Amino acid sequence: MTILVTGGAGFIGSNFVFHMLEHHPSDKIVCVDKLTYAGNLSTLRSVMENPAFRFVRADICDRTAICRLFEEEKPDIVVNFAAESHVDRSIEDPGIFLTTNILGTQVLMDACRKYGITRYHQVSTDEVYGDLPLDRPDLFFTEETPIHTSSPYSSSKAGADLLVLAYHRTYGLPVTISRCSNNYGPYHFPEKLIPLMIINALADKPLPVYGEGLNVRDWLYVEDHCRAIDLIIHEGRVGEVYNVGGHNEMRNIDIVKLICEKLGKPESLITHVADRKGHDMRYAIDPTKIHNELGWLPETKFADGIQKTIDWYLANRDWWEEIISGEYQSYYEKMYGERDPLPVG
Ligand code: NAD
Ligand code: TDX
Repeated sequence: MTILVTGGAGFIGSNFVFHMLEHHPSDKIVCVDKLTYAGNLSTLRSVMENPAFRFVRADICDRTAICRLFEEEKPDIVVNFAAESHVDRSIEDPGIFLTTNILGTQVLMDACRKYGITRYHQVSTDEVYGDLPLDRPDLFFTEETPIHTSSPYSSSKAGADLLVLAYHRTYGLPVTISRCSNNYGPYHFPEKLIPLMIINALADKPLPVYGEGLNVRDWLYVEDHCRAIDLIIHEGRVGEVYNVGGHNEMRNIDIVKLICEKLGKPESLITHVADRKGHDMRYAIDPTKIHNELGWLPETKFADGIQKTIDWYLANRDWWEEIISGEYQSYYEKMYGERDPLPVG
């Protein structure tokens, strides 16, 4: 079987490539990635020489390149990770989010229709459901929760989801969608909360917590997400959406304090800064459907996963030092340089 993985030079896509090569050694994995600021070929170094793996640099919006690739590889399954993924960047500049996340999805599905596939899988997010109030811990996102987005990023992901379901209903394309909560683990791009705090703390730099830091995210170790997608593409029901999450809700401020503690750094590094516009308060996934239908459960407890993640960033300085030495510097200056510190208390 040939599996086309888009966005495989990014955080979750690369972890999925490693997962598939390890667990399905007779399959061929073809990775297509544009190598935007978030894609790193160095991430895939260990598999580049693997005969079961091929890397192709292309934009999923480039219809000609994508059709050529389908003609060459005739993939059986397509798993679409490729996306602009950072909420803060979408607030600054929404356009590329609509292009890549929606139109790129359309191009991939058109190629699937033209050349024929057994499954198109869309990697979506819990952010399509909007947020939950902090004072209702009894509420969770189920697959029936209405789409209700907050940011240009989540709107673009929701738009793509609707298009995927429309291609199923209208053209009978065999699709599945997974909506996962916040992932963490190796190769997480330094702009995101957990790696940013680890990297800043190691350099004794301020730890910029948006607002009071009371926002809650439901954290899942990336390998657990990869296992869920593996199960869905092989055993999931066509036309269905599966929520993926591990009932591991944490407040941002508690995550940052935990990182300080683990690295032996003082909490005085924590700096409360101006809040994200439209900041979602709480995400919390109800994973009952994927558990009941496919037997999926998260395997990595947060205490172990965060330790493994910190250890990985300590052991792989080369990977992130190269990233933060480049254009990331001007991104950081733009996003955080003008963000006013908030009074503590
Ligand atoms: P990421 O930003 O780390 O990686 C995205 C990858 O896509 C990069 O390698 C980038 O080069 C590539 N890419 C971007 N635009 C492209 C284009 N036009 N053509 C080809 N490749 C392109 O993102 P991530 O965190 O790994 O997220 C992967 C997917 O999972 C996204 O679809 C995201 O919405 C979804 N998701 C992420 C999380 C999370 O916590 N990170 C949670 C749920 C869902
Ligand atoms: O510097 C920061 N300070 C801060 O307080 C950053 C980068 C983030 N935060 C807060 C904002 C969020 O409440 O931390 C929380 C997590 O932020 P991100 O890491 O940017 O993730 P989030 O916005 O929750 O979105 C993530 O999960 C869902 C991924 O980036 C998305 O791609 C995914 O769909």
